[in-house]
Amino acid sequence: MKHLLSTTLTLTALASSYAAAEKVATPIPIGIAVAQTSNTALLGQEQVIGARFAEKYINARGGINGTPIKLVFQDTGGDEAGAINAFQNLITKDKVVGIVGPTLSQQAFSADPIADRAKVPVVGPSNTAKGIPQIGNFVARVSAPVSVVAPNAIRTALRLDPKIKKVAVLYAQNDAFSTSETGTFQQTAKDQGLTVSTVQKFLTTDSDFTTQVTAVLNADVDLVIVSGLANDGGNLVKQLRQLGYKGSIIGGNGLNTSNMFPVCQQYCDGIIIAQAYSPAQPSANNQLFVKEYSAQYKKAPPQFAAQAFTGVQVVVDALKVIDRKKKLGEWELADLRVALNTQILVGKYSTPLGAISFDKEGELQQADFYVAQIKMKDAKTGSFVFLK
Ligand code: 1QQ
Repeated sequence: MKHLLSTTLTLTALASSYAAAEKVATPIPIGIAVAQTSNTALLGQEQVIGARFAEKYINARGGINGTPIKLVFQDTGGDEAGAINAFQNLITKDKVVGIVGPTLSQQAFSADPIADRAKVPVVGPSNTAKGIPQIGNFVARVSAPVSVVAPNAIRTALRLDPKIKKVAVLYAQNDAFSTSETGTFQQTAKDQGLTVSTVQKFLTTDSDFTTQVTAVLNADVDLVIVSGLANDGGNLVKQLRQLGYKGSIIGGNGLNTSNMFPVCQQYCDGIIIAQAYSPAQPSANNQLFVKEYSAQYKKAPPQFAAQAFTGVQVVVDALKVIDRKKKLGEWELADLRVALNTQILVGKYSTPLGAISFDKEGELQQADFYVAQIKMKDAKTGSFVFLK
């Protein structure tokens, strides 16, 4: 019995020392957990493109001081369970050094705590709700919060039409980003002296918005502000126009993709959307990014692609600093993850978003923001035109 017990103890000790001695793999694995399926893939698809482009771009320039990176993709789908599953796979099976993801704030509030408890750094590429960096020490984001981005859309709408007085606000009540963004929109509207005549709720799973549109038309407003995701938001805008709404429309970040064009078609025309990225951002790093991206995809990079690229770049730039002090191959994975998180938070980065850094909670510090307006050529093709 005594013998058996000591054997068990030895084996346990061996197992834990084995786990502790786990080294980081080469190429260096970085996790990408975004939506590749479900309606959320309308947003996630551009993130996949941006991340893949970053992998190629970075490895063509020597990776991490000569060591290549390898992105490991895990599809989150559009819900919390999918994001949790993707994070768990990346952490325990794929043994990534850090994670760029998930797509939605709604998913981040469920999945990020898992990475935080496992001491795996997370860089949110598109999580803009209030409270994301505060999820934990291991959570940062390269997506500026709604409080910083969204007010720009209202200011621009008022510049385009100074006669706007009455506003209708609509939001998806089952989505954390949408509820956060509508709070900012409603406050900004009031601060700008506008009257919020009606506030309407919907679900991201809705497809019939007759009730909400009827309320908007009855309120006789000059501006409609929509906080939802791409499919629901696109259908809502389409039905607003089909039922006769003629005024201005602001869409939030969930409508910020040309993948919405097949949903609202020619009715997408004129939607005003604030941007955390512009291809015209003048830094040398952005201009090179835009040149190579445009050469490959025959169009300028959209915001979600640029932010996903930036997320990967931040992880890589931080790893370069660490590697110069002690080669990545000599690190134990668990220690490297902790060191990576520390370095991410103290680093300064020259990215497509311009010069960025983080505060000690992981909140993004970014200088430049923009507003664009959708211009449709016909029911299928359109573009985001940046406004001055
Ligand atoms: C969030 C968002 C989404 C609309 C980005 C895809 O901003 O969930 O925070």
